[in-house]
Amino acid sequence: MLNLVLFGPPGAGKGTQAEFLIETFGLIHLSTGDLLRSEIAAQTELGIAAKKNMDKGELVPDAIVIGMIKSKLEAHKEAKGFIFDGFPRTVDQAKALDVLLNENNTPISAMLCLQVETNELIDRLLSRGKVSGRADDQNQSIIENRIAVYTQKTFPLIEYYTPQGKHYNIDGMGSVEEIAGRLKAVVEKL
Ligand code: B4P
Repeated sequence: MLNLVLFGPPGAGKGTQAEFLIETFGLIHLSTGDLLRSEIAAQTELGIAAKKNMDKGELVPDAIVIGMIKSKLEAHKEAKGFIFDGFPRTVDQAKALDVLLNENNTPISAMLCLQVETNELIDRLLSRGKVSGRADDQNQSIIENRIAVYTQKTFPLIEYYTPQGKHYNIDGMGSVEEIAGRLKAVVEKL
C-alpha cells in the first residue's frame, strides 16, 4: 500500500499536486481542508464550529480532524493507498494517524514536503481569494497568520518523519507540470 503525506505551507500546491498523484498512482485523496469545507457548505454543527477557526487562519481542533480521517479510512478499506493532503498538521495528528494506519498494517510510505518561497505563497493565495470566495484567502494578515501557524505547529512534523527516513523535500517553485514531474520521480523510487 502506498500512503503519502503531501506536506507544505498554505499555498504550496498540496491540493493542486494531489489531483495529479491520485490519477498517476490510483490513490484515495483525503484533504482535511476539503472535508471541512464540505461540512461548512452543509451547515453541520461541526462545520459551523470549524469555520470560526478557519476564517481566522487558525487550526481546527485535533479531535475533529482526527475523527474525520478515521471515518474516511474505515470507509475505504479496499483502497490501494491514500494521499493525505493537509493532514497531519500537528504532531498529535501524526501520532493518531500512525495508530489508525497500524491497525491495518499500512504505515506512511513518505512525507513529500513542497518548498515554496513565502512571497510566492502569499501571491498564490491572494490570487485564489479573488475567485474562490474563501475568507481565509482574501486577507493578507490572515494568510500571514496561516503561515505563522504552519511554522509553529506544522513544520515540526519534519522532525517526526525524518528519523523514520520518510521525509523528502521537493522544490515547489515552477510550473504545476514541473513540480508534478519532481513528485513522480520521488514516488516511483519508493
Ligand atoms: P487547506 O484546505 O489544507 O488549505 P491550504 O493549506 O491553503 O492548502 P491548499 O491545498 O488549499 O492550497 P494549495 O497549496 O494546493 O486548509 C484550510 C484550513 O482548514 C486551514 O487553515 C485550517 O484552518 C483547516 N484545516 C485543514 N486541515 C487541518 C488539519 N489537519 N488540522 C487542523 N486544521 C485543519 O494551492 C494554493 C493555490 O496555489 C491554488 O490557487 C493553486 O492554483 C495555486 N498553485 C498551486 N501550484 C501552483 C504553481 N506551481 N504555480 C502557481 N500557482 C500554483
